[in-house]
Amino acid sequence: MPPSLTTLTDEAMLALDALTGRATNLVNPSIRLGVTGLSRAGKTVFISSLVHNLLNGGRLPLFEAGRSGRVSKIRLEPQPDDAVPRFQYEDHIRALVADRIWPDSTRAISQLRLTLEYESASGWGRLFSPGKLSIDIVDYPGEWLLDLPLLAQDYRTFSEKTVTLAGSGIRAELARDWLALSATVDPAATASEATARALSEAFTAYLRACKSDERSLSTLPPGRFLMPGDLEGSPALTFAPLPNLAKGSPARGSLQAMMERRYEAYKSHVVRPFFREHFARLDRQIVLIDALQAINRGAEAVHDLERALGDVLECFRAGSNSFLSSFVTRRIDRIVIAATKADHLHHESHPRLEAVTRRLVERAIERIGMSGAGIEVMALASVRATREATVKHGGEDLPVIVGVPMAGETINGETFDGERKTAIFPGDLPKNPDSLFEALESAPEGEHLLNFVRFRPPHIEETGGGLKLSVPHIRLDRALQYLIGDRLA
Ligand SMILES: Nc1nc2c(ncn2[C@@H]2O[C@H](COP(=O)(O)OP(=O)(O)OP(=O)(O)O)[C@@H](O)[C@H]2O)c(=O)[nH]1
Ligand SMILES: [Mg+2]
Repeated sequence: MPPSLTTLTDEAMLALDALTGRATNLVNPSIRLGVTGLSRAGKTVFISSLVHNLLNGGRLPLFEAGRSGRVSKIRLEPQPDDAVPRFQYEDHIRALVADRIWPDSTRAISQLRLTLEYESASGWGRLFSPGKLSIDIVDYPGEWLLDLPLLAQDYRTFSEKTVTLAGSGIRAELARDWLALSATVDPAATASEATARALSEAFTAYLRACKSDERSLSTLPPGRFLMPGDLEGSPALTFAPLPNLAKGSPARGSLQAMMERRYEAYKSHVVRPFFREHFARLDRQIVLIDALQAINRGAEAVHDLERALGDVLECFRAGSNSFLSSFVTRRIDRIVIAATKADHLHHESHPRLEAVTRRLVERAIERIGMSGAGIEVMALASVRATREATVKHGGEDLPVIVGVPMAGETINGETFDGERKTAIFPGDLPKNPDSLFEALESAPEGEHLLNFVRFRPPHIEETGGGLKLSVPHIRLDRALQYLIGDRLA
């Protein structure tokens, strides 16, 4: 039986939190919006653009309360959790809009509270509704998400899973040094700090190689090995999975016993608090998925993305025997699954991107018991960095996208300088999502299904009065309406 996801104290604290939460919710209604996604999925950009569009009267026609003029005021407010740093909204927006650069990878957790004052749509509602809704949004490094599946794994399971995966496909080559080193140590030998450190360093180097841009693999736990946050150099991170563990519990004082203890400490001091304080308290959730990057890297990257998403979504499973997991899914009643960076494709291809993304999470969604109701899949771009155009080619109209590729990006041997605008034919995704893997696997060595480059953030026009317009996007309003629209009815 897998160890329970939580301890009694966690449960007690959550129950208490729910009670006090319910009480304060009557006075000041709030929604905790989880912006979930693996590393580089687009969480920080999504939050920045969403808030910017709300604060600056962005084009959000599908956000009903906004369009009909029922939202009177939107402002940032001090967040409720004093121990969590504030999301650096102003810095991110300045970088995006003024400098036209993307934010750095997120290194720590942060939070932002946005408060909307609105008028209820119904006369009855107007009588009773306080007309105020706060949205609390949390940003965190995507790597940490991969820790959640560890809560249900003991050290032996974690070791077996990790070692088996490391021996498969392109990972085998990347894992060679770490596995060779592991083969020279005896888990039953007396514990040694130097051995533990050497193993954890070799293991981290392997994870880093998997994450590199050329590989773009996704299943890389434990998350703090790649993004340690405030745990840099801490003994909680000085462990690694071990191959060939003998049956039964390890002898006291052995290397295996030391690794096991540190793994369990990592779970209880790092992962469990993150789960308890963040994930267990969400009301609504948007899961951002960068399917395009994986597709661009080939079949193995896509399989790996599918596996990572499945492992993570599994943590939100309903009806499992763990108190915490049933508690969590009872509260989250709506999830948006969004393929991000859709501005890399012409809008004619968006339905195909949606279909591929749905296919990637389909099995996981069935397993968590949320298939059908409560889940919306869409393709979006938090920041639209391209425009669309058509190019005549051999008597045919080709749909293209136009943008400024980032400095150093290349297509067909051409390297871009970060200033010049270029039209790109992004290529086609298969009509039938089931044939994606076939198409990826049959692509000739070194060739991609799509032409994919990173674009710089767009130049944002000023209006006559010198006012900057809000950040352009694709379907941000549809996501917003699905996530909070009912709470503003
Ligand atoms: N063209 C385009 N690129 C995007 C968009 N959103 C994100 N990106 C790209 O994706 C990168 C990652 O976005 P982030 O928002 O920093 O990703 P994250 O999920 O916060 O990543 P971590 O902090 O590492 O977990 C950015 O640097 C951009 O290059 C989008 O809407 N359009
Ligand atoms: Mg981020």
